[in-house]
Amino acid sequence: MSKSINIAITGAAGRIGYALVFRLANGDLFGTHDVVNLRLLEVPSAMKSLHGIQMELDDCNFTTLGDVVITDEPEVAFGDADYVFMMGAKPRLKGMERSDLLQDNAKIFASHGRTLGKVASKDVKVLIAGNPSNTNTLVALSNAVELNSTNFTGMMQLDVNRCKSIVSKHCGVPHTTINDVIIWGNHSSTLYPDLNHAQVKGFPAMDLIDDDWYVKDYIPLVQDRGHSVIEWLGASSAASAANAAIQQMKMWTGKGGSQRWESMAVLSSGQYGIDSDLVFSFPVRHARGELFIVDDLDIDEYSLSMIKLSESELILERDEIKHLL
Ligand code: NAX
Repeated sequence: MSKSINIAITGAAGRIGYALVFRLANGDLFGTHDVVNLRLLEVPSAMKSLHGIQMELDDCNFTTLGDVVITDEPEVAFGDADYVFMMGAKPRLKGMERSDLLQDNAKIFASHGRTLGKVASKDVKVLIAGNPSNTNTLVALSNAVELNSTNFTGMMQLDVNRCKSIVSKHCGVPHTTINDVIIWGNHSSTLYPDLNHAQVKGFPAMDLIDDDWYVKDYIPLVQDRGHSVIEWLGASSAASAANAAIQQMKMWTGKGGSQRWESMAVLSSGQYGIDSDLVFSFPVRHARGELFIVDDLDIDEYSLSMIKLSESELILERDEIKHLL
């Protein structure tokens, strides 16, 4: 029997939101059997655009789309939500300090977290991309006191995909032959894209990759990929971010991905010596409807120093918004 699934998207009239809603309506996450109801949340000033998006959704005549609600009230958007994509965040404006952005966005995620806890389904899966996404995830899950921390993940799949595409081009192999890459840490330029446990065509990736290229080219390429896209496109990644959001949710729901691990930002409980109560990107496996951190890998000294750099950045971010936790 087909199911009816409620999906809420915050910042739905934003660039990622626009790329995401049509793919969800088309069944790209749950297939063609189930029906999705979309709850699109925006700030009051963006409601006009959201109305236009609703008209476009109507004009697509998707067979997998149920009802569409557009709203500026989080209680309406999150009511009985089964899945939530949190893309809604303020952009960094000219002259704005990074810490001001951190504060402003953390307030949004604290408030959305509180509402989610009160009105969403208790099994809701909440994927957070609005930046700074790790710390926003920490804020949201800390304020959603009625939910478990395992209801929340921060998006890292775009970084995983960037890493695979760079290795694929460098080694001249299809990206589908690259497995078990790990993104550690923060979704920022301190992330560490670790290939020490990865395989390319079943062989250890590091046997095919020169150490010099790894340190001097590959790591900065992955860390700066978002900025490079902005330089060329004149705007930040949107289609690839929407695609990554669907892939991460698919893996989380067990409807895709593989038996191998992917990376997601989840609440640390001290794995690999990472401070607990940070939302940190770890390798995770999906089993029996749950995510498990892969917690038994050997980490070399260089990798550990890179991981610790990202941890330090997240601790600083957490210190700045600790009044909201
Ligand atoms: P846009 O600025 O195009 O869209 C953001 C939307 O959020 C706007 O329409 C705005 O009105 C809405 N919004 C703001 N406050 C809101 C609130 N309180 N409730 C509901 N909606 C609200 O940004 P876009 O390019 O769509 O990116 C969205 C977020 O994703 C940004 O924070 C961006 O930095 C972040 N990203 C995160 C990535 C990740 O991998 N974690 C990668 C892509 C992206 O850069």
